[in-house]
Amino acid sequence: MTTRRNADGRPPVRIDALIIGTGFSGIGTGIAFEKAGIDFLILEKADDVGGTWRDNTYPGCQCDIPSSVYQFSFAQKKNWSQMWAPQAEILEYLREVASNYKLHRFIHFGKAVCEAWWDDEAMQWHVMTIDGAEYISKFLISGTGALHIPQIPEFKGLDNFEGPAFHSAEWDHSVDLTDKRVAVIGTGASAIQIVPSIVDEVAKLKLFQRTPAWVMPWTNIEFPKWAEWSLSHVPGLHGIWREGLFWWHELIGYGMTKRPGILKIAEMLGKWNINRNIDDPELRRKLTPNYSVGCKRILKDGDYYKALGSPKSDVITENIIYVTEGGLVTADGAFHEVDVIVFATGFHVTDSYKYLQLRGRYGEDLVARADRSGVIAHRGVMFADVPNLFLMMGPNSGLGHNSMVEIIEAQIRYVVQVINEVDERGMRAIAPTWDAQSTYNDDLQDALDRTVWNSGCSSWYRDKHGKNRVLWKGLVYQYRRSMKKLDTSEFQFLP
Ligand code: N01
Repeated sequence: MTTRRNADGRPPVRIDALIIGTGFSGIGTGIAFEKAGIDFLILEKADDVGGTWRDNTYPGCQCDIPSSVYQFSFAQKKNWSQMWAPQAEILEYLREVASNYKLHRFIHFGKAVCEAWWDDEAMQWHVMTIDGAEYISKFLISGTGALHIPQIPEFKGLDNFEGPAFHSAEWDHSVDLTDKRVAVIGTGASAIQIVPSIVDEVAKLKLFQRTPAWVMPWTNIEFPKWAEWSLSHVPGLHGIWREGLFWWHELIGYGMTKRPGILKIAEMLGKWNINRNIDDPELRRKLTPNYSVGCKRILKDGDYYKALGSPKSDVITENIIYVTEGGLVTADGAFHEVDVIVFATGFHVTDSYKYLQLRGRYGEDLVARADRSGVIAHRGVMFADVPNLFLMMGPNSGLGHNSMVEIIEAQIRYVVQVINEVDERGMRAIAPTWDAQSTYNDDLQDALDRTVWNSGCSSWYRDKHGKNRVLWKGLVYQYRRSMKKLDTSEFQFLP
């Protein structure tokens, strides 16, 4: 393959570092690169910044981690309207950060990346977008995360369905749900926010549940004026509040990774939450999980059970077998007539990297590498023998208990160190060694075996080989510490 001209005849754009995406990762990395004097551009597929917080606009969408910790440490908003902010406010925050740091001059909007290949001779990445543009960069940073490709089950007959059918991350706001019979498929973090938000307007809500979730009692908190004022004005108070929230979530992580006994309290709370909201013993039974709490993401109850207890709602636990023009047929032969289908069925996670064709050294097909042996990274961001490529929020750097923004910031600091090291040594490229990557991952998988996430439930944390390739093995402060200083012995440098 060779360099080509852009579709409009212009030569390729050349830059030192190319970032993909403008979610928390892309924006944070861009700001850090500017501070570090690294020459960069950002490619964004849409016409606005915001990543997942721009794309997910389903009713009830909000963050289930308190906003004071779910934000950049260097751009702290102290006056969130609620303790757990709604999607629109988080999106506004990201837009503001991008604008305050004047990031737009570095962003090329409407550029969806589809292919990237490493040029062994010139030691640089060639990156193509679907509109035919080419960018050439020394370093390539994917900031797309793992929750960006909607997963829609391939039900037989789905194309025959005559009503609207859409995924939670691609909510069709032109569809009026008033007095409609609506099927919601899935019971993950998205579904439990959607269900209570639409139950009042629909005529009938049919929730198709494959596995019940552990759902904790929860109420969002609107800060009273005095609290909002104090957090914004009393010196140091917001910092203490943030630290407190951070360590509270770390405690939950401690239970998940080291002391499953702590999670018994959550199990009791979850059962109590079902019992206090649901009167029907059969429905209680359906909604009670039979796996350890924490094995799948623990969810927060914003009136989810209350909505399911409504006479308008049905919880269907039989598997969906096929779809007809007017509804869904389940394994027991029942036909469920509906007007709209909402897929709250999650994302392609352990294969999320497939959004682009990726070829590394000597033309190695990196998607095939990941397909063969699972997506395995060094320290969650880099890949053995793949020069100058960084995947933010990459394999085994996800969290089930605390703010991902903390992880992203640790990764950004790491990436800046790596790039500076290459430049200071007068080298052209860097890649982790196979030895370093294997040692790191052996230890990681060993630790994961002892966590609640590997306690037997089926979840999207595990890939088709049964390995957890999503979550970090421990607490956030441990990841932060492990990423603080670059260990150059783990890398090979290419002149
Ligand atoms: O997706 P999920 P999500 N037939 O994968 C079911 C983040 N998030 O969009 O459990 C029937 O968790 C599937 O069933 P099962 C957060 O990280 C964050 O809800 O596999 N059902 C499951 O119930 C979260 O974890 C916020 O048996 C099918 C559901 O669909 C992640 O996004 C808010 C099915 C999918 O649940 C994903 O959450 C929202 C089928 N064929 C999301 N296939 C925050 O607040 C799948 N399912 C930050």
